[in-house]
Amino acid sequence: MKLVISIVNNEDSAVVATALTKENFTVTKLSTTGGFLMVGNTTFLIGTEDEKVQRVKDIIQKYSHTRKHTATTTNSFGRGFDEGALQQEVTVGGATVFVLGVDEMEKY
Ligand code: 2BA
Repeated sequence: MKLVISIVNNEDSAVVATALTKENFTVTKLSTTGGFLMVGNTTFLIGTEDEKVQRVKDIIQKYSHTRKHTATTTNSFGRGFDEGALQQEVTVGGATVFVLGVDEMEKY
């Protein structure tokens, strides 16, 4: 068994969750914040059998889109108010996916 942890843009999270649950995956959706941009994103926890991990990744990839984001970043902290110091454009996503081995899963 595996635990898929995936960080997805908030704007894609509803469609990703819908697509996963439609295919009978069980999903936990967490409201999270990226440490660099300090803006909200969504982290999914999906426990599933090893042979279904590829399908989970395919669904996440299909519905997660890349976006440009201009924001104040933690990189700018301590740099004062020089022109350009507070804003930075970065490409965010589609999704970041981690796959972890699971020793045990129990439901009581
Ligand atoms: P953030 O940490 O807010 O990062 C947003 C985007 O800013 C990243 O997009 C990347 O393009 C850029 N970025 C992040 N850290 C940077 C740095 N130290 N220097 C320069 N640019 C940087 P993504 O890579 O698509 O990541 C989107 C979100 O996924 C991240 O939001 C974070 O919440 C999560 N994430 C990505 N990689 C991760 C990792 N290795 N571990 C934990 N969370 C991760």
